Amino acid sequence: MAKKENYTASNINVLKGLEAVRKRPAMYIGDVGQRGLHHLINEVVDNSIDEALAGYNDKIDIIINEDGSVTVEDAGRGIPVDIHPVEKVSALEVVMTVLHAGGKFDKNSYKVSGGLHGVGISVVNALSTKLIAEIKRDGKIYKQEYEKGIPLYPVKEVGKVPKKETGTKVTFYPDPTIFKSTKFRFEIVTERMKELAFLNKNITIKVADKIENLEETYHYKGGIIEFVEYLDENRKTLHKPIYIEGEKDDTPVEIAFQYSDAYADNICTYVNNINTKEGGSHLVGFKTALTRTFNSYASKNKLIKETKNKKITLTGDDFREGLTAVISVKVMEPQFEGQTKTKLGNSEVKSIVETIVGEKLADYLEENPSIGKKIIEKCLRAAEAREAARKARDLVRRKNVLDSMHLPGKLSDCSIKDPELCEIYIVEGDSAGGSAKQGRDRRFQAILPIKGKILNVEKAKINKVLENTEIKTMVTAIGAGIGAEFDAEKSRYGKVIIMTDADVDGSHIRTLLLTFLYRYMQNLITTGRVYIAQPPLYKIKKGKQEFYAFDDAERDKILDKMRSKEEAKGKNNEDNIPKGVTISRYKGLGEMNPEQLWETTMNPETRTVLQVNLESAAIADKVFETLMGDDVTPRREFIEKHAKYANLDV
Ligand code: 0RA
Repeated sequence: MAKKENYTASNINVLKGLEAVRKRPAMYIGDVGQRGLHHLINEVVDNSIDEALAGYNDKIDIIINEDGSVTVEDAGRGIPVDIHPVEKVSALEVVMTVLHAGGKFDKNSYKVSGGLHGVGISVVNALSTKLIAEIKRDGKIYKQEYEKGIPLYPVKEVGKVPKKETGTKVTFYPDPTIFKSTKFRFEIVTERMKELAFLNKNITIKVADKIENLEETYHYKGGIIEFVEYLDENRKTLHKPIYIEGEKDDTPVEIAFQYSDAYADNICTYVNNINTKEGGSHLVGFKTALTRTFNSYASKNKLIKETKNKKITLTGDDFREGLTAVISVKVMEPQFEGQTKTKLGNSEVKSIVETIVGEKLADYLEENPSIGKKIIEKCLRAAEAREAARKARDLVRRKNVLDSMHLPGKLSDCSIKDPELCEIYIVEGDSAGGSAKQGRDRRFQAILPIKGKILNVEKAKINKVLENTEIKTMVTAIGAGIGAEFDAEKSRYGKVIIMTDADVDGSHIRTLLLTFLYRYMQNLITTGRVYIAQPPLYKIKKGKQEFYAFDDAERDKILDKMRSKEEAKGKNNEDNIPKGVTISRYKGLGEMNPEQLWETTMNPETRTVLQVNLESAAIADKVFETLMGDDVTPRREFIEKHAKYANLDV
């Protein structure tokens, strides 16, 4: 009887705790929307992951049941069911009903749960209309059920199992009076489960949605190596991921990284499976070791060529260009800091990671000299680009030659001064420039003719770029600076339209111009101010009617239409080309008279201009590779895929 009294007594505190959770759920799970709802699953799964970290669990099943409930089942030790010495009720009941009780049981372990948002499984219980816990432990199956967190009966034995079969099964029904919606989404659940499977290579996680009939199983033998490969899936990589593993002072460290031809870096860091988005000491340790180890490897193997007047030094930024990395450390008592509490504060972790990476990476490079060389070469290119950018900046600062005080003589400017209304056509060749100048609407259209093939800035040194007449002309006309000093908001024109011939030479010139704009006026592109004019390739004439076609396919479509019209009129047409039709192919913009050029390519009412939009700097390289190529087909495919055709002006 004493037992029962205690049970009731402890219940009063428990009730207070559960009530607090139900009163202010957002305080415990962030929000009561979709995120908060899915957080319930993560909360339970985190406990199963802890069992895996402790070495007792290799399997988690998550099922979205037909009745809308969720079941999480693992093969861990099973939540203890013996009577808790303080609370005088079963440990299971304590874990399920007392806030933050989960971690009280075993101290010396790495934990996901309780780490960050870890509020304990009792919060899931409090926010569920019903929860069923079934435990396999010591050859028996135990069960307890709850409503809004309150036990319906003390833990009871409901069956037997082989002794070595252990685990925890939790089924819960989220409370619809608390959550905006209680519908779980498969994609949201799988995102975190996939990440967890990458981070824990021995685990198998299955997610099944019995409502939508969806199922996925995640198991990655390669762990974070496969994670890195997955992140770099669409990138051109330099080598297979480099894997580093070690442990110091009870702190296991696991890192996989790989270089690709991308510009940005992508370093994902985790502490006890928690994504530390703000980084912290583990990240600092990794960066320090990476820079130091690669630098000493490079100088030891004389991979940095020294020329007479310049010595390249590689900085941390150079070693991170195109780097994709996953860093996963396990820390006994992690301290989370920062704005969103996702920054690892434990200072000792810095030197642990630094030491492990320093040693293991040096070993790796000794054993894989060809990969080492490749990486150093890549970093040298990054350093050169950085140095060139700095010089360009200095030069522009020193000589103020590129100001727009003295507009180039070749520029036929427009009369309206509001930049947003104005556009500049950069036109290839003087004769096309002449037609454009005559055909334009001079109120808002400016024309800048440039001579032939401009300098390829990819291959030219920065000082040559700034000395180049055509480039200087463009910089002055646009009037917004160059390089790091460039400010798209200062552009004298809202649209910069590149107009070149519709042939191979023309596309080459266009690419050179785009490359220049990308490297030295990048914001002009990212703010959507750069366009490509689309002059027609063919003129199809029938009597007084004129049609323009922008490519072969369009030409054939027009001819097909003409043919079927004739057939409809009863004329049997065996010819390829319908009678009385002439097709002329424009060899260049210069062949078009001003009126034609206006109508087909420049009149905002009738033209099609292509907006150049680079989604990210990372894909930009690929863009230029494609556009630089001589092959027309991938170029067209690329344009169709990436650029949006639009009558942007109408
Ligand atoms: C408390 C103590 C121990 C394990 C657990 C809780 C535990 C909780 C959950 C929640 C879902 N699955 C779980 N698996 C285990 C340690 C048990 C021991 O020492 O035997």
